[in-house]
Amino acid sequence: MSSESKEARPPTENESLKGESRFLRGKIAEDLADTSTAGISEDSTKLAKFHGMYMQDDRDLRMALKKAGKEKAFAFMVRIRLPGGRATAAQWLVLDRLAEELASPSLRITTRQTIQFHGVVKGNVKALVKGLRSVLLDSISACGDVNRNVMAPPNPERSPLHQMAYEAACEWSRYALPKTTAYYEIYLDGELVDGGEQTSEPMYGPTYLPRKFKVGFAVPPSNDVDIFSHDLGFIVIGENGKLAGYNVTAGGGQGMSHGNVKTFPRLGDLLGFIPADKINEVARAVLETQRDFGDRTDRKHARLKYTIEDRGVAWFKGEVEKRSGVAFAPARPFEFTTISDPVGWQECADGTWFYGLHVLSGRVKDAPGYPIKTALREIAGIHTGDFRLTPSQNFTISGVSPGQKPVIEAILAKHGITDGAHHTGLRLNALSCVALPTCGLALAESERVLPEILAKFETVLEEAGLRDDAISIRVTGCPNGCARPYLGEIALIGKAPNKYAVYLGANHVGTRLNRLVAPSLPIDGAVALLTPIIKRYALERDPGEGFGDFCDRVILPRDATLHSIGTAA
Ligand code: SRM
Ligand code: SF4
Repeated sequence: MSSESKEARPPTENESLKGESRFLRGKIAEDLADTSTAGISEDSTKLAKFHGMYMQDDRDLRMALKKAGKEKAFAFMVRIRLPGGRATAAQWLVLDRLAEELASPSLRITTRQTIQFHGVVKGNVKALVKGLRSVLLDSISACGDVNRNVMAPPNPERSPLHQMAYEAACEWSRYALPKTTAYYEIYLDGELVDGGEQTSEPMYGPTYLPRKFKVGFAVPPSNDVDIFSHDLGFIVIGENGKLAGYNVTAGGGQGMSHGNVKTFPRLGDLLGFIPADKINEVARAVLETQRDFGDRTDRKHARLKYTIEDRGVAWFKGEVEKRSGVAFAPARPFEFTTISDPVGWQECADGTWFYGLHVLSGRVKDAPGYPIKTALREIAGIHTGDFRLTPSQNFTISGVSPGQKPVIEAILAKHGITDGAHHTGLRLNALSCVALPTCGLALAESERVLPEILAKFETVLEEAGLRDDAISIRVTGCPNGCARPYLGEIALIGKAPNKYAVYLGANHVGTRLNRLVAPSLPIDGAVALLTPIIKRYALERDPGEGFGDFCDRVILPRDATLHSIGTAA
């Protein structure tokens, strides 16, 4: 799209709403106080996102309520800000209690290393925020057109470099917080507000960003944060165990719309290397370039990836250098070898241990015979280290002393909780987004159907002798890409009830996007399509070749009409 055509169109309604909102206040406070409805207005819904809240309704109940002439079953999703996915045991206990008392009882680990509460009714929103505040947590900027939860590798003790990446992530997260005090006024009855309403937003400006802005830090050889999916990424470059600086990536993103070729997933470009002390300058320059040049006339074209795609990487790099005063040096060599989370006990460089716990779809709940939430609550009661949430929706009990290790082991054993190491490689590398019943954008089931999808594929994999092969599968209820599906070796992307677009051919380390092979198949159709491919992979793969690489090499030749593979099945 040319900049001329963009300038010819007016800014979207969201832009005037932001600009007139008095720095994200709008009428949220009045709407929350209105007891005549369980919901809030459309404008307040849009603004509340900046405070980490989404008004949703239970889609399972929609039809029945409509028939009965009743209001939708409104409730809020509240997403907390947790850079690097790290929470103390005391914080976990409060999250657990708030879910029990003020929301749906389960806690949902997200693909950006934080926690979402669902089912928070309007009257409980402020109490929930106050509860978070009591342990120094908040939901500021967890959603909205701002810098989102910053990701960092979840296992800092593995090396000093991990700790540095975590600290840099926290520092940028703090630096990029909006200056408005709206959150404190609306949800905390003015707490901490000194001198009245904040009337400027030096970095963001009054209309904030054109769209969400996501930042992550990766420590090779693990690409657990999927660094090329972020608007802005920092890859730690260590030399002789010391931090030399960062390679910077920009312009990654996953979301697209089915059938709209102007929207697409994109890998971030590698801009070059910067010294370690220049992160905030460079990140601010990237953010402000996007603030000034991002497309505010079309929200489907407003992410940084489109700004870079339209204007070119060279232009973008020059703009960032000019604004930051930092010149990019050539990118330094690095290699990613995995995206997977470790499971079970792992010894750290500092003599402590961490325990990687597989959590299917990140759903922390007490299931019959598997009371994971109760077990974690008990562990939090005695744990002196902390907890880490991973970008693959898993849970890590970190900083465990050798003395406490058997105590934690005993609690896990008492509740029958296992690390998941016995699971298939596919299950251990499966991600799914929330989708139904809470997500208003879901076109198909995702989290709720993942167990069925896994069970079907596992049968095929077992028969092919591939039980333990680490193959990544990512399922979403729509093409927005919340489980980063376009980086899955296998991806099922919801199109309609029990209809999924099937993608294959990403590699296992998150550096190559997959490709569409079948535009719309039911789950059984996807399994039927993949069964012969999986069997061929077992027989014909090169030594050490991953499933995605095999599909890319053998099944998806560059010049093939990709859809024909799906149509033929
Ligand atoms: Fe997402 C919108 C859930 C990570 C791309 N995402 C939504 C909403 C809020 C639906 C809505 O707008 O009404 C979903 C709420 C569902 C619910 O009921 O809870 C939702 N997204 C999630 C989470 C919870 C998925 C999960 O199962 O873990 C993840 C929360 C992350 C966090 O803690 O901040 C989540 N979303 C992602 C990711 C992955 C990532 O960031 O690493 C992506 C793809 C990366 C990217 O942004 O390009 C992603 N979500 C989207 C999009 C498409 C954005 C785009 O510009 O293309 C939407 C729709 C939108 O913004 O209009 C969306
Ligand atoms: Fe909802 Fe789509 Fe995101 Fe899944 S991918 S949570 S269905 S917006």
